[in-house]
Amino acid sequence: MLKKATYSERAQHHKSEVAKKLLTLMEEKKSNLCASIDVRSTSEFLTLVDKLGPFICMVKTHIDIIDDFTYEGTIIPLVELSKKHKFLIFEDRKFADIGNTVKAQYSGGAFKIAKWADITNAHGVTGSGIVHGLKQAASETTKEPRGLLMLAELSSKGSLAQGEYTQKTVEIAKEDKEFIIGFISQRDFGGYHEGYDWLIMTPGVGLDEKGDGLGQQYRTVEDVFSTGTDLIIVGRGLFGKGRDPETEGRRYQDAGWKAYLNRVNN
Ligand code: S5P
Repeated sequence: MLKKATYSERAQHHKSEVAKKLLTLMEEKKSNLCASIDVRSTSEFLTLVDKLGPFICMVKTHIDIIDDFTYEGTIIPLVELSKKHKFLIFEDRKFADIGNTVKAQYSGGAFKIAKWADITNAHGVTGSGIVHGLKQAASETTKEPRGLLMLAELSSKGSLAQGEYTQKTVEIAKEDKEFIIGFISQRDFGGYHEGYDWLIMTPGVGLDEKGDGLGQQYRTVEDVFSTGTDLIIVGRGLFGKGRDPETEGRRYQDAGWKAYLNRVNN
């Protein structure tokens, strides 16, 4: 089992305001659970967020799959719920273009992600210009702190993000200690001795299923913590067919917290 400091110790030393806020919230709510709410209607989305709010430290969105999206109708209530329940918002946009293009995609269009999402993510495939473009967009759009996760590995079967590609993505992350707060990955990449404290956020987590028939692969909460995860991202495990979101929210919150305590205490 990989040993790491507690969330509150890490909050004190972190160079990113967003990471500090998240780590503090995680300790306060005793939750390392991020709910991935991939549904198609605003009302279903907001109902689920409200139900899961007490159990989570973060909501992950795919805002472009909401059929009836409007900024007023979808984003404003989401931000209100984030204050009511205290959680951060992560738009899983997976940016993957040149710096100049992602800059416009992050701040503009119908979604205006930089305005409301505390965190977003990017692939390393186009090189480090993507980080500069996103950072510029954030600073030109808002005074609120923003954080970026690099997609170093994916949970899906046959993913090409592995080996040298993953390593090169980690190298990109080394260029900015303040804006890049960590990775979407299946394991930890160290870096503590060089002064990095990356947050490892792991999707593809499920306690009941092994996969979804479309390439998704699920690992258990204990398994992902054993390879260095800090925060678990769970979607259909919380609200899929026949599941009660409140029961599952509590179940995954407890499992995540138990695995975390097990790591810091042993
Ligand atoms: O490697 C990845 C990265 C991400 S961000 N694998 C993933 O599954 N995701 C996202 O996590 C995916 O886009 C989806 O929103 C969520 C997993 O959902 P679930 O229903 O399979 O838990």
